[in-house]
Amino acid sequence: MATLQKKMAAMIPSLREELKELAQKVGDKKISDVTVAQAYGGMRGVKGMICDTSVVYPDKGLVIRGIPIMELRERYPEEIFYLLCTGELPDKAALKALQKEFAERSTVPKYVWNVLEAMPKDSHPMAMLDTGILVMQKESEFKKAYDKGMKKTDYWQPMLEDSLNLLAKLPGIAAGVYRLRFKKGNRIAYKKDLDWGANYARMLGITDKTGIFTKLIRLYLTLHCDHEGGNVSANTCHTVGSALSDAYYAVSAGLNGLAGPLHGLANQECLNWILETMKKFKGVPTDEQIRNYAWETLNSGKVIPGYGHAVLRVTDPRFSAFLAFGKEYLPDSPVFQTVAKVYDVVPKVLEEHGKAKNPWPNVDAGSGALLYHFGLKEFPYYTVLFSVSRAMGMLAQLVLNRAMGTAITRPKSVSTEWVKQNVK
Ligand code: HAX
Repeated sequence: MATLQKKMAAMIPSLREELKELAQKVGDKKISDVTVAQAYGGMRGVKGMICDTSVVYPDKGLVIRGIPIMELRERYPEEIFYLLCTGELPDKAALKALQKEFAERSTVPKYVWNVLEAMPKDSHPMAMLDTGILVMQKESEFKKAYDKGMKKTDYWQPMLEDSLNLLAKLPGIAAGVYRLRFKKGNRIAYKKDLDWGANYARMLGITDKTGIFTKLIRLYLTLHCDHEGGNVSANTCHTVGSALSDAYYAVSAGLNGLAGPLHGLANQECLNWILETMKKFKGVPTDEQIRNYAWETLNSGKVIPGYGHAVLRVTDPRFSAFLAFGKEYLPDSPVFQTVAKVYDVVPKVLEEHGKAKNPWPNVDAGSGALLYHFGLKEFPYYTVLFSVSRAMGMLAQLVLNRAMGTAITRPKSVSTEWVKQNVK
């Protein structure tokens, strides 16, 4: 099988042809209606954009290019990036070539560290990560080629270059943020003969004699890679990218959205909630104690982090994958035991509460507990891990959208006055 670049070059012309035919055949057909409630309600359920990298089914969760995420959980995250971009998993040679690309492009420019070191010591790790990405914008191959002048049909190529450069450097930047922000000592260099995920685990500097932490990081990177095109981070990245902003602008914008407590930050909030429960009840709480604490949270007007979803209506398979990992490798961890118990109790509480359309856990409900067990206890950092993974999906979507010549995003807004006048 060909390298990622060659594979994409071979598939793009036929994809364009397919799209052209589809637009001619069904371009004027309707795929969605929008109610007033949806216009005020975050456009939930409105079909208004295309994303070919993944689909989230309400009743079975994330499917990447036709493959359910549970079937991919043993794969290297690099394989998933190749899959997201091309629709096929790489063979051994293509995987090796991609890992080599990442190793060769992994050096983080010195000025990134100068900027991050100048930030306030109490900056949020997400603000540091996003700054680290944005400050590298001047490296953009897309920007350079665009300024020189290039054909529209070639846009995807420097976009893929930017994507590979950014992905290669992300574990180094993210691990550097961890070591700097939490005073863990010197940065650790990328080891060129190790895979991308193992490098991230190693550069964090967490002791890992058994290799299980490395497995967890690879799993973490695989599970969080993509979740359709309409979620806050993907949608923001897409919108910014649709103005032909380069990958550095678009991905940092998307990740700023991931930093919100209703989105990627939920994993830090979720572990916080689990630890508060344990602190309050001095250890692994009983079912009754969890039930009471869940009600206390709801009655104080807060959400239970890690539960509910805008699209899913079942237990998130990514949560199930983490649960299976925890059961296999750390069944005796009190934090993990609490997560498992919360899963037995909270859905029933949310059902009784009667508000959340989905009472089941999402990906963020369990991941933090596993990281905590291995000594990665700085939970404001967890969304950074999420970001390194989610960058794969955002970048694959950006490259494909450049290849397909997707138009600049510009939906029509209406005013409340317009609704009053026109909707009877
Ligand atoms: N606890 C308490 N109330 C909840 C709830 C939860 N976990 N989930 C939803 N609700 C409430 C909503 O706040 C909303 O209340 P109001 O009508 O008073 O506004 C009501 O139930 C209906 O909401 P919904 O339609 O079921 O959910 P939304 O599509 O509006 O929102 C959210 C989806 C994920 C934002 C929501 O379920 C939530 O806030 N969950 C907790 C935070 C969380 O886990 N976020 C991570 C989601 C996964 C993700 O994106 N990770 O990056």
